[in-house]
Amino acid sequence: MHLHLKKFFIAFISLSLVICVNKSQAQQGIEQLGNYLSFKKISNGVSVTTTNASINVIAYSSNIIRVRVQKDNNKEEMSYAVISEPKGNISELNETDTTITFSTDSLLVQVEKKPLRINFYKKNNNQLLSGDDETLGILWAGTEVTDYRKLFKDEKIIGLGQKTGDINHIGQVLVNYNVDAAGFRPDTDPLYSTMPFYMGIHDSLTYGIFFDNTYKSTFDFNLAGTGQYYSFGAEGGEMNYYFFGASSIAGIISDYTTLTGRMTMPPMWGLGYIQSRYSYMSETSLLNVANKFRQTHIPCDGIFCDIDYMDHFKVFTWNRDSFPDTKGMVDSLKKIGFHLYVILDPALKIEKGYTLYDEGVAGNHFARYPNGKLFTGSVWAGASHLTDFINPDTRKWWEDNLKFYTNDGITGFLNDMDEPSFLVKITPNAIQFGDKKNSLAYKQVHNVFGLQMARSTYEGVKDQTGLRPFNISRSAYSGIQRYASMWTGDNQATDMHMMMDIRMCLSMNLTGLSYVGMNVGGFVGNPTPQLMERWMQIGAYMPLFINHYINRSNADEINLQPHEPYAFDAPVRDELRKSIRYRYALLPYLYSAFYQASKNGIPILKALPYSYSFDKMVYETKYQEEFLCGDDILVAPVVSTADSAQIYLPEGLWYRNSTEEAMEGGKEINVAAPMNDLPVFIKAGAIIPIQTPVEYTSQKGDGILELNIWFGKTKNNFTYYEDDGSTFKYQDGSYYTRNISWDPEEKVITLNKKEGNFVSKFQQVKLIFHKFSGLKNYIMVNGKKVTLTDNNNNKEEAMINNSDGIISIKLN
Ligand code: MIG
Repeated sequence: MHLHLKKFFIAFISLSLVICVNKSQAQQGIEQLGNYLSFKKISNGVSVTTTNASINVIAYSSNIIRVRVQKDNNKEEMSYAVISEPKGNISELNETDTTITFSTDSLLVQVEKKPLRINFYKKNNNQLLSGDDETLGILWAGTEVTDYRKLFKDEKIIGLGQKTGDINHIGQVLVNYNVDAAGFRPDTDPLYSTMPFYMGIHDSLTYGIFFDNTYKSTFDFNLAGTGQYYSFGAEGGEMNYYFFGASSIAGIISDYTTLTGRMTMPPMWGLGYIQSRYSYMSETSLLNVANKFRQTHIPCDGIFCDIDYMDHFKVFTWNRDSFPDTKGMVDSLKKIGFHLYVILDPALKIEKGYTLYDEGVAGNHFARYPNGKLFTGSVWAGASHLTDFINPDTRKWWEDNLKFYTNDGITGFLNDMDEPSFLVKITPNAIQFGDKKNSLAYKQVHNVFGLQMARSTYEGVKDQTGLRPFNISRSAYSGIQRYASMWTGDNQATDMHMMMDIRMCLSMNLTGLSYVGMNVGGFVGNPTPQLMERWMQIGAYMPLFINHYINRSNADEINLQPHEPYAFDAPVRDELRKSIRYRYALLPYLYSAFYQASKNGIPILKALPYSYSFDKMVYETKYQEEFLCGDDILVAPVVSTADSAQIYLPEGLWYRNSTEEAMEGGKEINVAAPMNDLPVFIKAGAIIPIQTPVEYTSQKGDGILELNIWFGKTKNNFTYYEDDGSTFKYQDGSYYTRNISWDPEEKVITLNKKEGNFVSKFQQVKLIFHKFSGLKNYIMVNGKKVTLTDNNNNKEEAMINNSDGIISIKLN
C-alpha cells in the first residue's frame, strides 16, 4: 500500500511538472482530464486527446454512445457484460473553438474543450439529456475514477439491480461489491450482485448509463438534496460508460439488453412452483415431499438438494448413505412430474483422493497468491480452494465435470456462495485469477466471479444435454440474464422482507434481469399462516416462484416448522393451493411474457416508473411495490396484517380481478384487501390467455386455451407464444406465435395467422368476454355464427377451434 502510494506520488509529481497541475490538486492526488489538445475521427466516433487522457466517444447505435477514458492509450479491452459491437453512424462532425459535436439519428453529442466535458442532447430539439457537472466532470483520486454529473431539478434515478431501499435512488449512496448479504435489511448495501446500470428521468426526458467497470463501484446520489450533482465511480479501472438516449424507459432497457444480452427461454418447468429446503436430508425425505404435493393436489414442478446431499460437503459427490441411487431418484421424481435441481459451491475441499480436488490442483484451476501458492478459504467442507471461474480453461473443466450430474438426468442448478463468499467474510485482495501469464487481480474480477460461475454452469448443461438449463445464481454482474436467474438471497419471514424482496425483484427487472424471485415465506424464521398466504399470492406473479427455507433436521435444528404449503392447516392450505393453481392457470400469459423478455428485452415485472415514468405519484414510497406483471395485470402487494389498502391506480380504466369492479385510474384509492383477495387489477382492453391448471407443467391439460378479453375503448394486442418448453429448437423455427388484437371500433377480435413450425397444445379456444355489455347471443367467427352463452357476472363465453389461419371474431 505504502509503496503503491509512493509510486503514485512520484508519477504525479512528474506529471505535474509537465502539465502544471495546480499545487493543491497535486497534494490531494486529484487529477482531472486536463487541457484539450486535439481530436480525430475514428470509426463510429471521435477520439479526443487531452494532456492527461485520451477519450473515445463511439456510437454503438443511434441511441447508444460509449465513452471510454484511458490514461494509457490503446490498452487491450475486455468486457464481461457487453456482447455487441459499435454500429452507429455519425454525421455533422463539427469543431469550433469551444466544442466538438457530432450527431447520430437521434442524439447530439457534444464535447466541451475547456474544461473537458461530455454532454448528450436530443437531436430534434437540442434538449440536454445528461452531461458532466461543470465544476468536476471526470476525475481521478489516486486509482479511483469518478464521473460527477449534472443533476436536474426533480430528477429521479431508477435501476442498479438488486437494491433494497426506495426504488428512486435519489438520496442514497449505493456500493457495488458482491457480498454474502444474509439477513439483509432495507439499508443493507452492498448486496450479492453488481448491476451498474441506472436510468434518469427529468423534464419529460429519459436517459440511461451503464458504467462497465468491474471494480468496487459507488453510485452517489446523496448530495442530490443539495441540488448539486451526483456521481458514479470505481476504485480502479477505466471510466468506461455507455450512454442510452432512447425516449422511454422501455426503449432504454431494450437498448441496454441489446448491449449486454437477453435471456434464452428457460425450461417450462422453471416457471412452475419450486419447493426447496436447506436441506431435504435424504432420498426418502425428498420423495416423500414430492408425493405429498401430489396427494394434496398442490401443483409443483421442482425440488431441491441443498449442500447436505454431498459427501462431507464436497461438490460433485453424493452422500451415498442418504442418497444411494440418484439416477433412480431423479427418474422416480420425473415419473410424478418433478425436476431435481442441486446446489453448487465454488470452493472445493482440500482432500487428496477427492477427484475434483486432485484434478483442480493438477490443472491449475484454483485461485492463487502471487507466488503461486493456492489460496485457502474456509467453507462447510473445511479448508478449501476456490475454483477460478475467471480462467476459461477452468470453466471448460467445470463444464465437463457437470456430467457427474447431467448423466443422472439433472439439468437444474443453483450457484451459491459465488460472490465469492466464505465462512470468514473477507477474502484477501492478494489473490489472483485467470491464466497464469496474464493474472488478474481479485479487486478487478471479484464482481464478475458469480457471473462467470453461472456462465460455466449454464454452458456445461447446455452443451451436454441440449436442454435448457434451469440455472440460478446468487451473485451476478450485468449480463447475468444470458445465463441465469436470481433470487434475492437469505431473507426472513417478515412482512418487511416480503415488501423489500418485491422492490429488489422490480429493480432487477429494470436492470435487464427479468427471471427473478424470492424465498416465498422467508428463508429464516416461520411465517404466520397469514404471511404465508400473502406471500404465496404475490409469489404467484414472480417469474421465479420459489419457496426455500432452512430446516436441517438431523443437524442444528434452527427451524422445525415446515414451510411446504401442504403442511399448513386446512383453510390456509386451501388458500395456498389456490394461489399456486392460479399461477399454473396463468402460465400461457406468463410464458408469453418470458418470450418478450427473451426476444425484446422487455421486463416481465414492470415497476410503475417503467410504464408511467412521468407520473410523480409512482415514485411515492408507499406505492413503490406496485407492479405490472406482463402488460395488463397490475398487482398491489399488501402486507399480511392489513385487510384494506391505499393504492395508486395509474391512468386509465382498470377492473379488479376478483370482483370485476371497474375503477378509473390516475388516483389514489382505498381498496379492500381481505386475506383471500390480494388487490389485482386488469387493464381495460386486456387480452389474457390462461389455461385450466395442471399439477405440473408437463402434465397433459384439457387442450383448451382460455382467452379472456376485458372490455376497453382503446385498441390493444397481445403476442401469444408457445414452444416445446425444453429444448433450443425454438431458435430454429420450432415455435408458435400469434398476434391477438382487439379493435373497439370494429368490435373485432383478430387472432392472426400463427407463425412458426410448432403445433399448439391447445386445440380449442374458449373466448371469455368480460364487462362487454349488450352483446347479442352470438358472435361471428370468420363469418359463421357461434352461440355466446351467459356465464354470470357480466361474462359471456364461446368455444371455437384453434385453427392456424386467421380467426376474425366479430361481436354484435
Ligand atoms: O450460508 O447452502 O443463500 O439458499 O440454502 C448458507 C446453504 C449457504 C446460502 C444460500 C441458501 C442455502 C445455504 N447457503
